[in-house]
Amino acid sequence: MKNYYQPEIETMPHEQLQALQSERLVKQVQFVYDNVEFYRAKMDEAGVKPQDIQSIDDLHKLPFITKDDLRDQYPYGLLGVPLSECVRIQSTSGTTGRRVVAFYTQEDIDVWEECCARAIVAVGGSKEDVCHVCYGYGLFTGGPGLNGGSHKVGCLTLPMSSGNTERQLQFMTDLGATILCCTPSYAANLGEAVSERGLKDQLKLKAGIFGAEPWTEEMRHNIEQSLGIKAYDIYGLTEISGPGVSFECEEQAGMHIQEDHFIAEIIDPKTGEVLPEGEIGELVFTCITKKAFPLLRYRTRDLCRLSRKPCSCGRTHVRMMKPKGRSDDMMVVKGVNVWPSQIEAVLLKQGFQANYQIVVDRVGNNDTIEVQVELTPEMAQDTSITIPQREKKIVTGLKSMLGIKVEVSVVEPKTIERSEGKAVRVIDKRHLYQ
Ligand code: DLL
Repeated sequence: MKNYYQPEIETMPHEQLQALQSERLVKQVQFVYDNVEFYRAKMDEAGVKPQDIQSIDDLHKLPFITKDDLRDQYPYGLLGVPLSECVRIQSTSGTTGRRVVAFYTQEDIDVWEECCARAIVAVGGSKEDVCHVCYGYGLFTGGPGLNGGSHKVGCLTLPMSSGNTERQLQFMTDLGATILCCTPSYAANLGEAVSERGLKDQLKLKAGIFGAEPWTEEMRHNIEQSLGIKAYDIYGLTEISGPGVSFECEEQAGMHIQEDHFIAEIIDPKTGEVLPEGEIGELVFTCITKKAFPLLRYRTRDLCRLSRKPCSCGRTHVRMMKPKGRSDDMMVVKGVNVWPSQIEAVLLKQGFQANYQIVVDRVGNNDTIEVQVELTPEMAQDTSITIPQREKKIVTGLKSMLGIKVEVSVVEPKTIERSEGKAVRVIDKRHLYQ
C-alpha cells in the first residue's frame, strides 16, 4: 500500500527538500521583517537582519517566540497581511489564560487542508471513503481541519462534530463510515459503546485518525480491538495551523512532519540549545509558507524526539515520535516528575481502560496523589480477584514506574465522566491555594 496525496512533495529527496526549506525560509524571514513590527523589533533586539538568514543552517540565529508573546500580541499584533486578506480565525480553548487567536488567508487554509488531506490519504483514504469527523467544529481546529482535508480527498464527509454518542453510532452504521476522526479518548468511548451494543459487525470502519491529546500505545491497541480498525496518530496545534502538522503513515511509527511547510527543531527547554537528532526535548516550529499568522521558532512546549531514519512508506519527511506530553503537563508531586501518560500506561497494562482520573492535592505541607480508575465490565463480573487486590497491584505498578506511593481507588464502571473532546485527566487542587 503506497498512498500519497502529493507524491512529489511527500517523497522528495532529502537534499531537495532542504533546499526548498532554505529558499522558503529566506523569503519568509524577509516577509515577516517587512510586515510585522513585532518581528522587526525582536530581530533588531537580537542583532539579526534578514540578510543573516541565507539557509536553514542559519535558523538558530533567530530568536524564539513563546505563547506569552502570542498573548501579548493579541489580537492583531502578529498579522503578516492586512486584516482584509484574512478569511478565518480559529482559536485555542484558552483554559490556561488568554485565548490564542490564529488568522488565516485563503491560501493558508488551502495549505492546512492539503496537510490534512495528506494524512487522510496516508491511512488509505480516497474518494470511495466515508469520512466521519467527530472532532469539535467551531473555534477548535480539529473539525474544520479534517473536514477540509476530507473534501480535498473527495471523501463523502460527515461533519458530525462532537457529542451525542447515539447519533454518532447511528450515522456511522447507517452511512457506512470507513474513516473515523476524533480524539483518542472519544474513540475509546465510542469503542466502549460499540461493544456494549454489539455493533462491531455492523461497522465498515477501517481506519481512525486520532490526535489533539497524548495517548499511549496501550490505548491504540484497545481502540483498534474495540472498533476493528487501524488507529493512526495526527498532531498539530492552533498556533501553527491545526491538525496535520504531522501525521502517521501505514507504518504507525512516528508522525511525518510536513517539512515543506514547517521546519522542526528540538531544543533543551532550559537552555534553548538545539539538541542533536534523537534526543528528547521541546519541539519548536518555524512556518515557512504561512502568511496571516506567521510564526518563527515557536516553542510548542511539547516534548518529543525526531527521527530521520528512512521510513518504508517512502516518505522522506522527518518523523516525530509520540509527544510525551507538554512540559506544562508534567506535575511535580512529592518532588518527583509525574506524567499522566506514565500512569495511563500502568493502568492499561493491567487490563483497565482509559477511564481514569488523577487528583493531586496538598495536605499541610505534603502533596497527595490519588488515581481513580474504573473497573471494566468484565472485571466487575470476575469474582476471583477483589477490589483491594486490584488496588494493591496498581499501587505496586505505579510505585515502580514513578518511585512514589500513589493512593488508588478502583471504582464501579461508568462512574468517571466521559469526554467528547480532549479528556481532562488531572485535577490539581494545589492551584487553588496559590
Ligand atoms: O489539538 C489540533 C489538533 C486537532 C490536532 C485534531 C490533532 C487532531 P490545540 O487545541 O491548539 O490544537 O492543541 C494543541 O495539543 O500542542 C499538543 O500538546 C496536543 N496535541 C495535539 N495533537 C497531539 C497528539 C489541536 N497527536 C496541543 N499527541 C499540542 C499528543 C497532541 N499531543
